[in-house]
Amino acid sequence: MNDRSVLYVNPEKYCRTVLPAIFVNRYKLENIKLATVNLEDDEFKRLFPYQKVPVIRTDSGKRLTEAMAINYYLLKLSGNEEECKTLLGPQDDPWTQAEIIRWQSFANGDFLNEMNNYAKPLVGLQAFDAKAIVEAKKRVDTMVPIFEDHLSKHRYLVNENITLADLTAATSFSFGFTFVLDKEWRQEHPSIVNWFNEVINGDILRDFYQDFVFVEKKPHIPQ
Ligand SMILES: N[C@@H](CCC(=O)N[C@@H](CS)C(=O)NCC(=O)O)C(=O)O
Repeated sequence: MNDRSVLYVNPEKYCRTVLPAIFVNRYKLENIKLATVNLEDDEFKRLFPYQKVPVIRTDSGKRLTEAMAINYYLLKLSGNEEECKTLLGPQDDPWTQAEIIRWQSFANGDFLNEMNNYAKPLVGLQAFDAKAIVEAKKRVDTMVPIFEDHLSKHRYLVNENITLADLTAATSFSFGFTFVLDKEWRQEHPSIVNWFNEVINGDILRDFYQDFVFVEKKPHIPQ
């Protein structure tokens, strides 16, 4: 697909759009124009009725949704074989490739969806429902130990390098660290915190997260 395309993002607001925006700039993908999304724009709603980002629309009318698919596509489009091998795993190592997909899916899907359901209503980004917040927090709390246990034994999620799994998971955690994963939480989860700091200070994410601010105290859940 050598079509010119538009990639709708807003990295400051939507953490799933951080990586796609970085990849377009990092690999100088000149056929892909970045556009700051307005989810309420009529034309956007007509093209993407689900009203989520990131999404790509090509000049010939094709559409691509889902962050994992878009990140994969942009990396392949880069033609940078070394970086594809590091971030997506070697072609001749399907186990590593599968592990990278596994952690991306878990972090970008199950984990981030519940983190959103927990944190967004607390900071006024979603309708408030105390019971739903408590339930979402419980589900987040069952997933966090999977990361903490793994990262207490491994430097990164899959192998000895930062892969797309780490990049995706770190951008997912950045949302939590901004709003609810406060100082007390961070003291209880040193492995996640060390890993997160290492990944956001790595080559790919450093510029975007250079002024990252962790939440000091999470909001109280009013009953
Ligand atoms: N399954 C989709 C989810 C996309 C998604 O939920 N994106 C969020 C931003 S991180 C969004 O567009 N939120 C807009 C809203 O909920 O109003 C994916 O992985 O790309």
